Amino acid sequence: MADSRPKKAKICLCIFLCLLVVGVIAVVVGVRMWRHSSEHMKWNGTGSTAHFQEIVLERCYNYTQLVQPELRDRDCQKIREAFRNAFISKDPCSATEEDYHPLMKLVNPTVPCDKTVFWSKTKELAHQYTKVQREMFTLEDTLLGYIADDLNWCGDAGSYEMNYQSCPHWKKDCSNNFVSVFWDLVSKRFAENACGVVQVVLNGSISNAFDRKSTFGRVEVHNLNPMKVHTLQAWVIHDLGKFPSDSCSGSSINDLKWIIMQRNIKFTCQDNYSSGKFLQCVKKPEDSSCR
Ligand code: DN4
Repeated sequence: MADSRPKKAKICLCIFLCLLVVGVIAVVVGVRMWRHSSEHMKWNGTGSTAHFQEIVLERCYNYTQLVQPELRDRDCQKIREAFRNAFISKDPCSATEEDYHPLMKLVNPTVPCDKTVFWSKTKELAHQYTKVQREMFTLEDTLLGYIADDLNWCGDAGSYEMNYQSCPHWKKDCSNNFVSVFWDLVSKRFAENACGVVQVVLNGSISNAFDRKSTFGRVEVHNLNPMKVHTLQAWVIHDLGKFPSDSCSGSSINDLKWIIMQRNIKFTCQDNYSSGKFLQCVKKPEDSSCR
């Protein structure tokens, strides 16, 4: 009978060599990925918010358990995962709406009729208003807007990590960055879902209270559905102690009126709407116009 030992030794040697080759490849790939992930691209915008993932998860639980408990069955872990997967390991200047579709499937910003509030250059006042008028909603009072409000995020192609050093600036680097595409998409959905009478708070202390290039002028106005929205009410609010630069009779509001009426939606406008004025006066009661 022939001795099988040399054959066995050959097989063992082959297996050993294969394992060695696989091991070497794994180490080389690992080192390359590690190097790549620690050498992030440098952009002109601020980097991702520290603890982004934890904040997303915490805000999601806070919103679904305490702010709107009717959404308590939403899966916050899945939402966090879908948010991260939208941009991680991708070129931060190549965002598309499709990247966010899995996230949007989990959460769609819907608000009861007559309760939608848009804003442009009046974020603080609009948020103060909906904080007092609890049944009214800005986009940031809906789950996705609430989660993402004031956060920044981006990754890098070929890295599993977020870039905390810098992210693309929407004006200086690229407009198709993941933050801009996110806000454009959720703003679009927010406007598409609006119904009944909708409100917009505009800033009368700047020269163009309505700006066609703003998210409100570029995205939201054009995505209101005339079959569902019958009136847009604009409030033009002037900052206390600042000279009014625009008003309901100004050319920028006329521009807005024209766009809205072309879309078969009724338009009304009010200067210094009293609810807005009261909110401003709570913050600055010593102002002469509050007496
Ligand atoms: P805005 O007051 O001109 O801008 C609101 C914020 O969005 C500012 O921080 C802007 O940055 C930023 N922004 C505006 N356009 C872009 C863009 N293309 N890419 C990245 N950031 C941008 O008001 P608006 O009319 O542009 O947006 C407000 C309306 O859109 C509201 O009705 C919201 O429903 C929705 N929205 C909300 C947010 C938010 O909560 C962001 C975007 C849109 P900068 O000009 O200060 O650099 O953050």
